[in-house]
Order: sequence, then C-alpha cells, then structure tokens
Amino acid sequence: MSTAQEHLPGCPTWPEDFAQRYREAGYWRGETFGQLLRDRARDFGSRVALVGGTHRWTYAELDARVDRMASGFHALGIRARDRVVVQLPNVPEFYEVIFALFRMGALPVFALPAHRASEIGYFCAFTEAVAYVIPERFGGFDYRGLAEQVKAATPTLKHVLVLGDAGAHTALGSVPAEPLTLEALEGPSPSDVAFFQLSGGSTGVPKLIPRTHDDYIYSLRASVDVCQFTSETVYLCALPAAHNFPMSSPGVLGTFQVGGTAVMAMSPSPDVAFPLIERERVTVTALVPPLTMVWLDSTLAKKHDLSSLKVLQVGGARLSDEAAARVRPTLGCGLQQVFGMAEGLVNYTRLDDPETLIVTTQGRPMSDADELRVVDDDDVPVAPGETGHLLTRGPYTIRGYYKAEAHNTKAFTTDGFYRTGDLVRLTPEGYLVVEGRAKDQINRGGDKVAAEEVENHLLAHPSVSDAAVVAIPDKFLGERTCAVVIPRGEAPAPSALNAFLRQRGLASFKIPDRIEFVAAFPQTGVGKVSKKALRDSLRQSLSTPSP
Ligand code: AMP
Ligand code: DBH
Repeated sequence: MSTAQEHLPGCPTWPEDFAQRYREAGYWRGETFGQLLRDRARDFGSRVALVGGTHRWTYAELDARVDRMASGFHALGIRARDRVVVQLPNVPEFYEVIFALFRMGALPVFALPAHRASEIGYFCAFTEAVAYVIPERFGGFDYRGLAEQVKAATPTLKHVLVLGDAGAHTALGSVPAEPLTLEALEGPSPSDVAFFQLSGGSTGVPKLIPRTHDDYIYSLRASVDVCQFTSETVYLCALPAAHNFPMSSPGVLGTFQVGGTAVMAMSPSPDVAFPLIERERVTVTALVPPLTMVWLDSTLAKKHDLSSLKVLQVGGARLSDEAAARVRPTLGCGLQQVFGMAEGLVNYTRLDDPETLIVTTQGRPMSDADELRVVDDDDVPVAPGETGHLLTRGPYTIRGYYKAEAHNTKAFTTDGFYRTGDLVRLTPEGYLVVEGRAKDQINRGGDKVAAEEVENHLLAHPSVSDAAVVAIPDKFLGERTCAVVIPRGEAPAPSALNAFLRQRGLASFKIPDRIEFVAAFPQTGVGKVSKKALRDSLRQSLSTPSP
C-alpha cells in the first residue's frame, strides 16, 4: 500500500516493490514542487524565472508570490488534497497559482483554455472541485459567464477566482494573504499526487491522470538531461501552458528545474512568437506539427532575428518527414521530435543524432527505466521492426487513471503496462516510428478528440438515430473529424447539428469539421460499426471531386 493510495482514494499507484526499486535507483528522490521552487529561489534568486505580459519575475520574486498566494488560498479555506480546476492562458500567473497549490498539497486539474461548459462542468463535478481559476476573458471569450453556469451546477464549488476583473466572483489578486498560516501548513509528501493532467482519451468522458511529485519531477530531470537544458536556457512557452508537452518535456517546469528562464507567448503565431524570440533571445521552444508548418511558411521569419533559437521541438502528432526536413534549412535551428503522453512515457530524438534519425523517427525513450513492448492484438510481441501496439511501464508512467477502475482494467495490462493505443515500429537503432493508432480517437494536429465523447453529444439530438466520428485526412492538421450520422427522419442541417454541440458546451476543437449522412453503417463480422470501413469509404468519396 503506498502513501498516495492512502491519501487520495481513486488514484492507483505503483506496487511497493516497484516504488522501492525506483527510489533505490535514484529515480524518485523524495522531492516536492514546493521545495523545488524554494531551492531554485535559494540558488538562482536574482535570475529571471518568468517573463510574460508586463511581468518579469526573478526566482526569488516568484517564490515569494507563491507563498503569498498559498496563504491566501489557505485563508479562503482551500486545503491539502482539495481539487482546483485551473483554466488559465499563457500568463505568468499560471505558475504562481499552480505552485501555490503544489505547496499546500492542493491539486490543480489542468483544463485547457478551449474547454467549455461540457468539459469544465465534468472536471468540477467528477473531482468535486472546491475552486475554479479563470481569466476574465481570453481569445474573445468571457470565462466569467461559463464559471457562473458551472458554479450553479456544482455544489462543491465554493470559489471562482478570476485573473482580472472578477465581476461577481473573487479577484485572484484580492485573496487576502496571511503569511503566518503558511508556516503552519504541512506540505505534501513526495509520493502524493501533485495534480491531474488530462488524457486526450478515447472514451465518453475525458480521463484524469494523477501524477505524483516524485514521478513528475523525475520526468523533468530526465527531460532536461536529454534536452541539455541549463540555467542559460530561455524556453518559449507557445503551446497552451496546461498541456503536458510545454509543461514538462522539458517545458516550463523543466526550465525551472535548472534555473533557466521561461517566456510566455499568449499565442503561438509568428507575429507574437517571433518578436519574443528576438527580444528575449529564446533558445528553445515546442510546437505541434500544424504550427510548425505555419512557422516554416511564415514570411515573418526573415523580418526577425531568430538566430538565438537552437532547437525547435515538435510533437503531439506525427510530423511528416517532409516537414521535418525543412526545419533546419528554413529556420536555421535543430529539430527535436517528441513523442509523449500525459500518462507518462516521453520519447525524444537526441540533439546529436544523425539528421536521418531526427527527420524520420519520433525518438527513443528518455529513461533507461522505461520498459517498452510492441505487441500484436493478442499481446504477443511482434517480430523486430514490425508494427504493433505500444505498451509501456516505468517510473513516470501512471498505473491507472483517477477513479476509473473498470476502464483501467482495459487500459493497462495485468502487469501494469499502459496500453498507449499507438501503433509503432522500432528501428534497428531502437527508435520509434509512429505508424498509426488503434484507439478510437482523432488527433487533430495535436488536439485529441475522443470519438465516443462527440458521438454521445450527437446522440442527444432528437434527429440523430446513430453517429460515428472518424478521422479524415487533412493536409494541414494531418487529420480532421468527420461525423457520420444516421438521421432519425429528415436529416438536420449540418450547421444546426454543430450549433447544437456548441450549445451543449463542447470545446470548439471537438466540433466536427464535416458531417455526412448515411442510411446505415458498415459492420464488422460481429455486427459492430466498422470504423475502418467508414474511414476507407469516406477517403474514397472525399477524394472523388463532386460533380
Ligand atoms: P495524451 O495521451 O492525450 O497525452 O496524448 C498522447 C498521444 O498523442 C500519444 O499517445 C500519441 O497518440 C500522440 N502523440 C504525441 N506525440 C506524438 C508524435 N510525435 N507523433 C505521433 N503521435 C504523437
Ligand atoms: O501529445 C502529448 O500528450 C505529448 C506530446 C509530446 C506529451 O504529453 C508530451 C510531449 O509530454
């Protein structure tokens, strides 16, 4: 029985023999995030930790702000192990909030700015969250109305904390600090769950990923080692800060791990990111493939001095070999492919790898303790070099999702390997090539869409008899979503169906890009919907020009 299990019910953890081995081998070193920041403030106090908007905070300033915010949260009644849904854009306050929660042992749930009432309502209800942190507005959307709606539906939710004009809620900056109370707080232990990441998932509702201080801090140490981050590193956070990639691979938290500087970009577009790279002398950043294409094609690249940029990391979805080959000649920096998952396992190409490996593979595991299996449908290992399902286990890969006992029996093997749902092949050098996916998910250029979640929302419409959501190929995003619908009676207008999904509060990246109506679905031998046959027939009909 581990301590995390005792502390928070519903969080599966590593068996004691594995935990002991990971500690003895030095992977887990008994650190917590609260202490990590304290130590960096001691060693790098006057160095700039965070730049964003008009803020430029040193490690000492960040540390002090985090203390103030933690005692303010405590004064509000937030306690260790309380869940707090955090939905902030790329602002420095994001880290002030999450480190304050880390320090008190309260647990952030990392929502994306794109999430709406459907997702946020679910996170708040499922985790019994006591607080929800939002910006006043971002990307033309006012989050205070969304919070109103969620608060009315969630009895446990006591506080809505707003960055900016709070309206009817509480302003984040107005939370009273009681400096003395913090000293009385008993911090979390290293084996405790520190926060919940989100899985792109494939099921009706998003799955929550419990990560511990020990396991996540190890993943940071391994990441900064592979990516050669140092106190000289200037990392640009251009992807949404809440996402696991810019958070930890090595991301902003990896930058803090080594005392470097993180720069927050409110948007990943060249007009915002390039001036920041030039002004702050950014050395490394991370993008998903579609944004990489935008950067490669941007005429702005010539107008800005990007010479400080040494490495562009690309991951989240498969980067084509063609796009990969353009990075160095076009942007003048190295490419690093990153194949990771919020559940754990992260693979990187190495900075000094031969160009062909960097361009044609998705890297290899970052830790020598990562265990990988590539298996067939019966869990039997495939022959070397053959494509199969990727299973993995290790010191920073979870053993189960939060409160998902039934699903966990399917998503993990009996000996604790996570079924990634990815189809991969191993090269002779031991590098992974992502060949496809077995999970029922659409990877929309790095934004993951669980087919079942969208199908369930469609099925709630009175004119929908049945629905199947599948991927269709897309030049820019790699994949787009297509909802194939069997109407009940007369088919509704596609625009009306999409309006219906929006009204139900679904994040806009999950709204189908295309809707097709059919009389029946192709079936498999056992009478299930054959999504493969659906994809194949869509691919054919979409490639035939309409008359
Ligand atoms: P999640 O489990 O939601 O964190 O999403 C992780 C998933 O994103 C992986 O299991 C892959 O399906 C996909 N993914 C991440 N990075 C890459 C990559 N470099 N190439 C292909 N797929 C990727
Ligand atoms: O897609 C991902 O989830 C991802 C990609 C790259 C990730 O979680 C990561 C690196 O850590």
